[in-house]
Amino acid sequence: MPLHPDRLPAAYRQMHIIRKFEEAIRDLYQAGRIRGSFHPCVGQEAVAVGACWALRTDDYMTCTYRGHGHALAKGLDVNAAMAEMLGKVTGCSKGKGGSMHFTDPAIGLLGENAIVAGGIPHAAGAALAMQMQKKDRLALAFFGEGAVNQGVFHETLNLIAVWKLPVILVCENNLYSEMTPSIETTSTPATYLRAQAYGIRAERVDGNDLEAVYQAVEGAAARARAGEGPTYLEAETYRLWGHMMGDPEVYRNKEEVAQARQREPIVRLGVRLGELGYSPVDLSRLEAEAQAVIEAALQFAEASPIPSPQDAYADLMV
Ligand SMILES: Cc1ncc(C[n+]2csc(CCOP(=O)(O)OP(=O)(O)O)c2C)c(N)n1
Repeated sequence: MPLHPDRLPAAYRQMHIIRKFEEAIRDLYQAGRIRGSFHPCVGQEAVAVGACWALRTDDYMTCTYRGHGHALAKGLDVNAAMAEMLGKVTGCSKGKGGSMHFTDPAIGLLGENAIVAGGIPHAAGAALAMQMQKKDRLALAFFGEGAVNQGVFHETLNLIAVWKLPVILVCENNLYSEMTPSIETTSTPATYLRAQAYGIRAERVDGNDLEAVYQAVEGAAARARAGEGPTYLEAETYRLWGHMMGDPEVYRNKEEVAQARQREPIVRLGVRLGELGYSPVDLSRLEAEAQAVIEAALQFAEASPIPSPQDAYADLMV
């Protein structure tokens, strides 16, 4: 079933929240306020929102270090996300995880993962648990196309196909694995063909088209809940910013990025909303609402304390 057009303004607002979250993090990073690394998802917001809005809150999800958008779209509290970035105790991982370790069991977020392909078997494990407990919950794993050359990708695809697990695999193909064009490292750049080889239903979807992503994941979720097993979706998209802060971006040219900006998902949804009768003023209002959410989150995070040294080892599995 398609996403109801009445929900498109809220989706537009949600995509702006993700974009503005990344912009705020960039500013904090450049001001020396954030330690560690930061991998922005600017340009890939339609995959996050389209996919997560087709899930239930109690469905499981795993994602990568480029996962802020996924986490926010799944329902992570923006204040808790911002506080986590600033290492504050009110953060979703109590300020001890940072950019690459957003986690929130209440919304099924099993965790971002800095290990390429690391979240794929975790999602399969959660799906296996749901199948064994005869629950109709599923697990979705986001990953980049760089993950498809990892051994664990192949081992997991084999098992989820054999066991017909309720898993949705969403490969965000943004053409680059870190700073390497993926066509230089991957024998079959159309990664969904690899999933088909394992007998998994697999297709390509325009990852910059929010409604197309939603519809594809909605269908996959219905099949998974009906016991029909996994689906693999290759969402074609583009990372508009560098791989991480400080990326010199010498591996791609400015014309390519400029062309990709013409296809970027937020502008595209804005055009669609215009066709549906929403005015530029309506769109500006939604964007301003998103900005207010981010500013409130910044204030919340700034006002929160850092974790106490006595809690350094709390919540760890030893
Ligand atoms: C197992 C493993 N090997 C290498 C790395 C270093 N590394 C970090 S990001 C990355 C590229 C991943 O590319 P892709 O999966 O396409 O995701 P994208 O960064 O484009 O979102 C690599 C190789 C890692 N994190 N984990």
